[in-house]
Amino acid sequence: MKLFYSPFHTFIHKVLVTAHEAGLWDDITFVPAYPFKNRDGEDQGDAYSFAALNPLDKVPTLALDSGQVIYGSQAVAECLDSMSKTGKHLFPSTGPARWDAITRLALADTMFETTVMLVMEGWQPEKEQRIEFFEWIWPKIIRGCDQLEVACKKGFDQFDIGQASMLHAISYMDFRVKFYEAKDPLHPEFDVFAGRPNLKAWWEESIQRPSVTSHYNKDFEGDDSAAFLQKNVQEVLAAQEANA
Ligand SMILES: N[C@@H](CCC(=O)N[C@@H](CS)C(=O)NCC(=O)O)C(=O)O
Repeated sequence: MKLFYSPFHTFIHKVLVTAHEAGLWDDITFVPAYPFKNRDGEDQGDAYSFAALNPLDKVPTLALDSGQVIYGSQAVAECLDSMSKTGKHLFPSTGPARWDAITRLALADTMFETTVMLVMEGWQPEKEQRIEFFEWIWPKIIRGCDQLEVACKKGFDQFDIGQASMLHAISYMDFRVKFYEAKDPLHPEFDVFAGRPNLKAWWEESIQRPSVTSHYNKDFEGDDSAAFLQKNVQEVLAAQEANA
């Protein structure tokens, strides 16, 4: 199977964590995609587009050997988890543990996505940035972090998809500052762990997991050319045709 994703390993990817926890790492061809290169025409024009597989042209996108394509990170994660070879599952099957895990998944995913929105707003020239936009988003992120502190204080019975998403969201907050040098008018020096000791302790323990160390802060070393991406897109289309 092929995973089209952003090869920036300076933040933790929930779908990579899920793939690793499921023992599927070696079954995956990792296909770097750069969706923002498509959007702004930067160097490559549409060379990195994989809209032939996913009309939204968004990462992550998973293509099974049958040619079936799954997108939406929650769907990708659930699909990978369902194929687990380790017997471990990040999605509890049912009941309160499942609702808790997928609610934290929704919370942390939305925190991640709203952080991406802050970054994109920060790309605007400083005087065109909308302060009301930051004022709208920040309370959500702060209340979300407080909720995660409560969850970590209570503790977890096992590592679940909600925690994979928490790792993704929290690591991206750091990435936002380090990578984009975010010029945030409200919280330029935001520290997610300040006043949240349980979240910090959980983070420090969780980033030791092999599913995190497998990629976090390691350079992507494979082929990240547009030609490689397009070759893989063609292979998926051929599999779809063969199985039609
Ligand atoms: N809700 C989607 C969001 C995916 C998403 O927005 N990915 C971004 C990168 S963080 C992307 O591919 N953006 C390119 C675009 O929107 O054109 C998911 O969870 O998979």
